[in-house]
Order: sequence, then C-alpha cells, then structure tokens
Amino acid sequence: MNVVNFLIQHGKSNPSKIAIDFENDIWTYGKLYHMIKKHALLLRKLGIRKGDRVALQLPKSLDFICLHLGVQYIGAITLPLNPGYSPEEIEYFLSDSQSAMYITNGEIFQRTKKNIERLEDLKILLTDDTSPTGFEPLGVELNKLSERDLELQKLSLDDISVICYTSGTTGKPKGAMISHRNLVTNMFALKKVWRWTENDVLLHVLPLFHVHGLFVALHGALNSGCKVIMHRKFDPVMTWDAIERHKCTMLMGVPTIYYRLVNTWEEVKSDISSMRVFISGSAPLLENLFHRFEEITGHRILERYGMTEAQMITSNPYEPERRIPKSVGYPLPGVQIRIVGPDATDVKPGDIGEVWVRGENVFLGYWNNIEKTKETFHDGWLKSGDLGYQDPDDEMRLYLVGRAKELIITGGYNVYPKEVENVLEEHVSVAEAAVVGIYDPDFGEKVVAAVVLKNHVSELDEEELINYCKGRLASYKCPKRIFPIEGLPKNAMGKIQKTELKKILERKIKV
Ligand code: MLC
Repeated sequence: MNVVNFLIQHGKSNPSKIAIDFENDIWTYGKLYHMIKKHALLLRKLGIRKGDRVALQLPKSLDFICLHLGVQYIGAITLPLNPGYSPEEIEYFLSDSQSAMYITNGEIFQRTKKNIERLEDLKILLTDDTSPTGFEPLGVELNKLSERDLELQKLSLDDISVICYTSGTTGKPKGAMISHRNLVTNMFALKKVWRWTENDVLLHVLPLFHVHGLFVALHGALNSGCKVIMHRKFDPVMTWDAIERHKCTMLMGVPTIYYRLVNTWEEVKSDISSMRVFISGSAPLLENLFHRFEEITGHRILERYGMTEAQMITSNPYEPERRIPKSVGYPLPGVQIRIVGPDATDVKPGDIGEVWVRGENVFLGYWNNIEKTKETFHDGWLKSGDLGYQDPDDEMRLYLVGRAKELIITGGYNVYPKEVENVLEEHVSVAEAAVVGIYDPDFGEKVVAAVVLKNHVSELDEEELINYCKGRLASYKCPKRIFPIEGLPKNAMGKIQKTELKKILERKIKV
C-alpha cells in the first residue's frame, strides 16, 4: 500500500474540485493527479527506482509537491531538505543517505555545487537550469515526455516513504525513516479526531520540508479532499486576510505563528467567522498565548503533540470546551503512551517521567545508524525524550513539562546544542563553547552561546562569530547572541552545568 493511493483518490473521483490555490496558481485535483504522474514518469525516465533516495531542496512550490508525490508514486524515498541548509549540511545529508538524485534550483545550486560535485554517482536535476549531469531544466524535461500512463508502484506498508533529517544529540543529524504505514495511519487518525472533510479550506503557511507542513497539513488535506490555500511564506497580515477572502476553516501553525497573529490582529480584524479550528504544534504553546488568542478571536487553539520519529502522538479533543492550555490532550487512535521512570518502569499515575510511545505511528529507526536506533527504543517503545505526566483525574490527559535531553525548540525547529557547539569550537578564537535555549517571546526559545576564548584572543567579535556559524549551519540554528565567559560552570566531573549557564546568560541578556 502506497500513501499516494490516498492522496490521488480525489483526482480520480472528483477531478474538477480545487485542490491547491498556490498564491493564485489554482490546481484542481485532476490536474494535480496528472502532474504527479508526469513527474513520476520523468523520475523513472531519469533512472530513479523503488527505494532510491531523492533529495529535494526547493523553496515551497508546486514543483516541490509534484516532485515529492512523484517520488512516492514510483516507490522511491523523499528526503525533504530546508532550502536554508548550508552546503556542508547538504553534503552530509546527501552522502549519509546515499541519495541517487539531488533536485534543487539554480540559485541554491550555486551555493552547494562545490560540495555536491564531490559526491560520485549523484544525479542532479535543477528546476530552472541545465544541470552538470546533463538534465535540462525540469519543465523542459517534462515537455519531452510522451503521454503515457504509469502504474502506481505497489509497496509494503513497511517500506520507507520519507527520510527526515533531525538534529542529533551528538552533533550529527540523523535520518528518521518514516514508513508508508506511519503516514497512512496517522493521516486517518487526524482526519477522524479533527473532523476533517472535503468541505474544509485549509490555510497552509508552514514550510513543506518538515512533518508538520508536509504530512500533517498537506497530506492530511489531500487525503480529505479539501481545498488548500497555500502561501509561499508565513506573513501574519496575509494570513488574517486570506482567512476572510477564502473563507478558510482550518489553520495549522507553530506557537511563533500564533504569537505574530495575535500581535497583528488590531491592524487587520478580518472576518474569521468561517474558521472551524486553529491547530498548534511543534513547540509548547504558552498558556498566556492560548488565553490571548481566545480573548481576541473567540477561538481556543487546539494543541497537539508530535515529533518526527512518531508523527502525531496526542491531540486535545475537538470540542472547544475540552481544549485545555498546557495539556496536549490524549493519544490519537492507534497510539499508546506510557510515562516511565529512570528504571524503565511506569511511574505512579500523575507522577512525572519520560513519555514513551508505541503504535503504527512510530518510525522504523535511523537510516544507517543501528546504534542510535537501539538507544531510542526500549522493548518496542519509542523513548520520546519529553518529560510529562498524565492526570489520573482527567482520563489520563497528558501534560508535557520539559525534556530529558538538551533539545532547544526555536520557532518550531529542533536544535541540539552539540551541533552548534561543534561549529563554534572549530573557530580559531574559541577554546570551548556551550549553547542553551533562552526564553524568547517570539520564538519561544532562542539559541544563545557562551564561549571561552583562546589565550591569545583578547576580545570577542560577536558578529563575526555569528556569521561564521551562518556559513556552516542553517540560520535558525545559529546563536542569536554569543557571550564571552571566563570559564564555563562545571561540576566535579567536568560536565558543563547547563542550568547554571542558562541563569548566567539570562542575566547577561537582561543587562
Ligand atoms: C526564522 N529564523 C529563525 C526561525 N525562523 N530563527 C530561529 N528560529 C526560527 N524558527 C531566522 C532566520 O534564520 C532569519 O535569520 C530570520 O529569522 C528571518 O527569517 P525568515 O525566513 O524571514 O523567518 P520567518 O518567516 O520570520 O520564520 C518564522 C517562522 C518559521 C516561525 C514562520 O520559523 C517557521 O515556519 N517555523 C515552523 C517550523 C516547522 O514547520 N516546524 C515543524 C517541525 S516538525 P537571519 O539572521 O538570517 O536574518 C515537528 C513535529 C511536530 O516538530 O510535532 O510538528
């Protein structure tokens, strides 16, 4: 069973229905189905086979959607990549995944080509230019195809559909292998719980290279047969306007998006009476934001909880009065959770422990990384790394209270400090670096670093060091501030005391 089965079904049964309105480029389900097949044919013709990894590093676009679904159609594996990743990051993703093909545009390729050309046997396809491997621009290659039908690749539900790279505790991102089963079962669970129908109009403002924007929002919408209003990039005023203009019924966002929506409400005050549900995820939604949003719009945001490795895990109930701030609700159909102590046994109901997850939503493991996969599972349960408790007086409703690992979530993106610390420590003037997440009203948390300078360096050039990071890491991972420090706070074992460091940096930021 191929996830695409469900995403093209309305192209067969209701071809004239509008599927996607991408900033006024309007595609019906019929056109989308036709274009997916065309892209699939092209990929086949260019030598892509079942199980091949195809890396897509493209801005949000209809090209991205057709290529991703074309890859899926022929049973290959999509690697969705942030257009903002640095050339070094891209080289790592492509070589680690042993990708067969890299698809990007000319502008991005100008930045990445030096690194990419090092990779042997990699086919390169550019959407708007001729590639060094000889393929003409995407549109030209598509036009060269003669019309013929291509059968959907039959797959086992446990075949890999997508590899999503996520920031890693040890500094190197890991490729989470997500199966067709994971995507299909989660998609249907969300359809049911959020009462998604073909009458909905989903406003899509998220990036397409992550679980939230690609699977939860886009796949979910195409599966339900609803209309998608898609914006290239999130803009709060455009979002409010679009809700009124297109009579949208659903929006999905990260808390930063809701924070910016609240701050622009006064200047817009659009008619949002068509809206059915505002959904938030990817980062914790603060209680005061939940209340402020309700005060100005009359809507209670529906918060849900997920992670790349398990898709969506829990959701607040659909009934507005049962949506509670700070709680992420109950497990989705088919998903089980436990709250576990350090001895790997369940804590007493109501006590805090690590959230463990099991079900058809849970990923297959990390690509090419048996060790990390083993560390992440215990007897078939996925150890989420999130700390939480279940309220025994409210049908075991889940609350999240922190993280077992040092993860920073900034504006819905995950960043492990180690990845940033490694880059800082490669700089000639840095002897030692430590990175923490500090509260930020807009991003929820922001990346902030402390560095111990080498003996011969008298002063920190903060801007130069931030730019140095930007040359090596996607911009959202780079510290917003870097402070010099005499010595990092450490315990007797020499381990950096991050809680202590956080307090020091919070004081420095306030000054
Ligand atoms: C952008 N910037 C960020 C940032 N987003 N910095 C820290 N954290 C972020 N999240 C920086 C850029 O690097 C740039 O810096 C500057 O801000 C402006 O960039 P921009 O592109 O104009 O940003 P903006 O449009 O303001 O983006 C904010 C945002 C975006 C909130 C719209 O971050 C976003 O779409 N976040 C959603 C992430 C997401 O989809 N997560 C899902 C993961 S899946 P400079 O210095 O270069 O100018 C997952 C599972 C689950 O977690 O449960 O969903």
